[in-house]
Amino acid sequence: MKIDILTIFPNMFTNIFTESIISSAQKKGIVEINIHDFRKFSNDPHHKVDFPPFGGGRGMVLTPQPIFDCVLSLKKEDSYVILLTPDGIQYKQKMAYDLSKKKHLILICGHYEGFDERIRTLADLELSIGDYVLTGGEYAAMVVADSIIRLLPGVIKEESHLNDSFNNNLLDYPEYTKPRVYNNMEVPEVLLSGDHKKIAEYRLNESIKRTKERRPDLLDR
Ligand code: 6GU
Repeated sequence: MKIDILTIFPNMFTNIFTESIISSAQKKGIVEINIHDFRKFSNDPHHKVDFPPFGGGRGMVLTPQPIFDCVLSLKKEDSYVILLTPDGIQYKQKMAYDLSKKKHLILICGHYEGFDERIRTLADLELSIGDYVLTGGEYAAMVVADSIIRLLPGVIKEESHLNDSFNNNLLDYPEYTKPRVYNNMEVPEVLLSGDHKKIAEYRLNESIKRTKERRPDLLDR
């Protein structure tokens, strides 16, 4: 997979994809991530990317030209363009699975108070990562990219994400490791029994119990 990220703050991404799992996914050639400073595409003599809104009001609005030219320089037949914006549809694990099947993603980070409405026409999908406001789409792009890359074959063991929270609309079951007793807290007996059927039953029950307690909305779906 190839992921192109459009931003006016490329430095925000300097270290984010160079650690741990995402770094090794790139080294293995499973994903190629490119950060593009769309300011470089600005035709303005001062490389401006934003102007005050028509009709007045506070703040600055991203202008279409640099983003259009940057996207069009990258876009191919199999590209899928995503705009990160708080008024997009809310991102969910199911979408991470669907997007992990794409060959080429182009992520556009919105910024400042807003962007020119015509920029939306570039997007195949507009995504928000939740009901809170971030200073920019960069954080959302990082979240979306990370959640997709970890699902690509060969990045982590497949068993590891079959049991992820939110699969089958269930939260993850509780896990324990050594030692068997820590500060008087004991590991549940069944996990030490070696009975795989019982362990699977216990885990499913715990998943359901935890989901009922913490996220009953997931069970309603
Ligand atoms: Cl995609 N952008 C911004 N600025 N804020 C957000 C968001 C995106 N998703 C949730 N909050």
